[in-house]
Order: sequence, then structure tokens, then C-alpha cells
Amino acid sequence: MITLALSKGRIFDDSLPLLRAAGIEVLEDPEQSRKLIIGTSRPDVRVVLVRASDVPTYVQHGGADIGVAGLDVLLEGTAEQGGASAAGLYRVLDLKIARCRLSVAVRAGFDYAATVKQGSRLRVATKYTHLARQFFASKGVHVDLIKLYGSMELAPLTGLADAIVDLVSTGSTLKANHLVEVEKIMDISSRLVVNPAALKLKREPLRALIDAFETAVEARS
Ligand code: PRT
Ligand code: MG
Repeated sequence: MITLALSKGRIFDDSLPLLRAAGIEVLEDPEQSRKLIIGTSRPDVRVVLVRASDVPTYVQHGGADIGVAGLDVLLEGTAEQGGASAAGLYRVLDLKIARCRLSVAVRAGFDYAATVKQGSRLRVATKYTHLARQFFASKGVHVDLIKLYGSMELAPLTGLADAIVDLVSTGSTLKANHLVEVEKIMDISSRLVVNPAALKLKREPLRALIDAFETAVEARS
């Protein structure tokens, strides 16, 4: 049995066409069912539904053999561990799905460039404290980081912070909240991650699955 960890929402939705191209149909819609383990048209492949930020943990500790996780989640985890790439987690393939960018945004009218130039401290609210710390340190910008778990956009509007570091795709969330993107930190897409022990034990079926994903990604780009 191969266990694939996916998160509900955009990663699940964007993974479906790749799975289909690999000859795998998922048998249930996670939005309709409350099941956390879903079968597929392949009797030897099942999907487990976990929080996006829990996918690396599942794969790393063998709760899943393989999984799909955003580069944001993977790099924040690595930065949290002091730069050491997680043992027990191979990043094998860029699936080029759930694409977005990690950016700095401020309230319209806030002079970010001047604040940075003057060397004043910038108050930054984010879920990505480790990536934000690395980014601002590399630019020599002094920051006070405020850890939030959601609705980052609210922070500059309420005076909690001067800036946020968050994911942007269409930009409409920023726009709706009168925020402007002032700097891109990095491009993000989802990656296929594999447990190294599983890759040894289930080498052939896992290799075949990874190859099928790779072919599907290439066919789409
Ligand atoms: O939602 P939950 O708290 O369960 O977990 P999650 O937010 O980590 O999961 P999910 O499913 O929202 O995101 C999973 C992954 O999708 C992320 O780790 C990213 O790699 C990727 N992704 C791609 C995005 C976006 N695009 C995205 N736009 N994740 C989040 N967003 C959010 C962003 O945070 C902001 O609130 O969408 C809003 C901005 O979107 P636009 O289109 O208005 O710019
Ligand atoms: Mg979300």
C-alpha cells in the first residue's frame, strides 16, 4: 500500500489532474465526505487528508510515504530547524501547481522604501516568521516580527504591524484590504516529497508513481 498525503483545497484540487494523468482516480470528494482516508481506483494507493502544514510531518515520520506540500511550508520548516533540511524528507519534484509568491505588503500610503532606507524598525506580522527573519536579515532591515496564524491582512489595517509577509496569487485579497505588494521574497509552488525509507522499501511502485507525476507535469508545461 502507498499512502499519499494531500491537504484539502487548492493542493487537493490541483493534484487531481496529475493523479488522473498517472492513472489514479480518487474515489471521494473531500468537500462532500468527512473521511480522512480516501481510496483510489488503484487498490494499492490511498490518500490521507491532512492540514497543509502537517504534510511534511506525515511524510517525514512515515505516516505517509509521499505527499504534496507548498514550498512555503517546506522552507519555513527548514528555516525553523536552523537551515538543516528535514531528515526523512526528500523533495523530489516541482509539481508546478498551487503557484503563488511570498511577498511583503503594506497599507496603501505607507512609505516602505523610506522606512527601510532610514533604518527604522519595521513591525512585520506573518505566519512565516522564520522565512521573514531570514529575508529581512539578508537585506539588513531591522524588524520586530509578530507571529499570526491567519488573516494577516488585518494587521496593518489595525495598527498591529507596518507590514505583512504573506502569499499572494491574484492579488485580490490585498486589493480588497487596501494593501499593496512592495517586494517579492520568492516564487512558490507545490513539491512532491517522499519518505526515504519508504523509497527503499517500496522502491518500484513509488518510483513508478514519481515518474508518472513527472511525465504529467512535463505534459502540462
Ligand atoms: O487553510 P488552512 O489554514 O487549513 O491551511 P493553509 O492556508 O496552509 O492551506 P491552503 O490550502 O490555503 O494552502 C495550501 C498551499 O497552497 C500553501 O501552502 C501555498 O503553497 C499554496 N497557495 C497558493 C496558497 C495561495 N496560492 C494563496 N493565495 N496559499 C494561500 N493563499 C492565500 C493567501 O495566504 C492569501 O490569504 O490566499 C490569499 C491571497 O490570494 P489572492 O489570490 O487574493 O492573492
Ligand atoms: Mg488557507
